[in-house]
Amino acid sequence: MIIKTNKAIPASEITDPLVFQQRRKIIKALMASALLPGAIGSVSANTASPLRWPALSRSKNSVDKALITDPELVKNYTNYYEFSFNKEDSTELAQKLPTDNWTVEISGEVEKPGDYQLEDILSWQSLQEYVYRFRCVEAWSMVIPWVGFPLAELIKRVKPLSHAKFVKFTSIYDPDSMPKQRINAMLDWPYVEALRIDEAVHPLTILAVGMYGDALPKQNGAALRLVVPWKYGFKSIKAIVKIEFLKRAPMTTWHEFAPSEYGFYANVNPSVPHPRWSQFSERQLGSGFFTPRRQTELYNGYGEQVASLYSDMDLRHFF
Ligand SMILES: Nc1nc2c(c(=O)[nH]1)N[C@H]1C(S)=C(S)[C@@H](COP(=O)(O)O)O[C@H]1N2
Ligand SMILES: [Mo]
Repeated sequence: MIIKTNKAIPASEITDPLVFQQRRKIIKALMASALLPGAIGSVSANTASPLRWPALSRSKNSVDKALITDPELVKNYTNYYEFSFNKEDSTELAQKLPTDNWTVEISGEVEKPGDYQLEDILSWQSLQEYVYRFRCVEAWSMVIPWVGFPLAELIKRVKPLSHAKFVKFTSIYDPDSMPKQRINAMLDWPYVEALRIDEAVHPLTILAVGMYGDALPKQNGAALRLVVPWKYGFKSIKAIVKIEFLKRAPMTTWHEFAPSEYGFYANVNPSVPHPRWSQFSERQLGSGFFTPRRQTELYNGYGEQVASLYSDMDLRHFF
């Protein structure tokens, strides 16, 4: 694989035909909802890139923009086991996933259950850019400028009942487009993940609909994915079609597959090794051959914001 670091290209200049259709649809939804009154002007004013995302403000929790990983790497090196067990093939395979008219079912211990159109969910939100570190349990990392909104905003809107203690997320089940869902080897489908409710409403936790100023590529989890930057990447579930509010912790995909290797919490922690490898350091995607590995930080560097969620817990036991 060719690794290049190209920090000179602004996200707004990158046009990927694969995301063209979806991006146009999201912009249409945003304009229809009158959320971004400047959108029409800024879209038509730039003929060179007429469909780029309207200017977004950046979340104050963002890390330095100069650290952002080359988008070509992020789009072509993905973990998406419904499509492939390697990191290159989903780029193409995932394009078969239908992501139009995306609906999210909200259910369980909640005042306002129902099937919600993604367009409607977006019309309640103002989107922002969140430049977050992203650390996979396999000890590689990236820095990604997501476009999204706090999960807390959606949760407030649908009003969980007071005894809802966990939020469960389910990915799409679509064996017609997802070849690995047709074979029952290894993982149980659909992919599921969950958070404790206080983790879910934490301001760092977002739902993403885009990255690099564009719509989310299908291989990166379109139409809607979770991003929890202080946890290992497998918690950041892609292609969410269902969000459930529960009294008890549900079983989750990787935890069920190998409970001794993948915990429910999956908080990034350099001093709790994976049984088969160290988590002490990480390979930064896009860094040069001679660049040293980055020393992994507790909670992926977000400890100041999230450590209080776990103050009474033994992190070795609840890994
Ligand atoms: N539905 C689904 N969500 C998923 C995965 C997956 O295979 N299926 N892989 C997870 C893992 S292991 C990681 S590291 C991240 C990778 O996100 P990326 O491919 O956009 O970098 O997505 C997570 N979410
Ligand atoms: Mo991962």
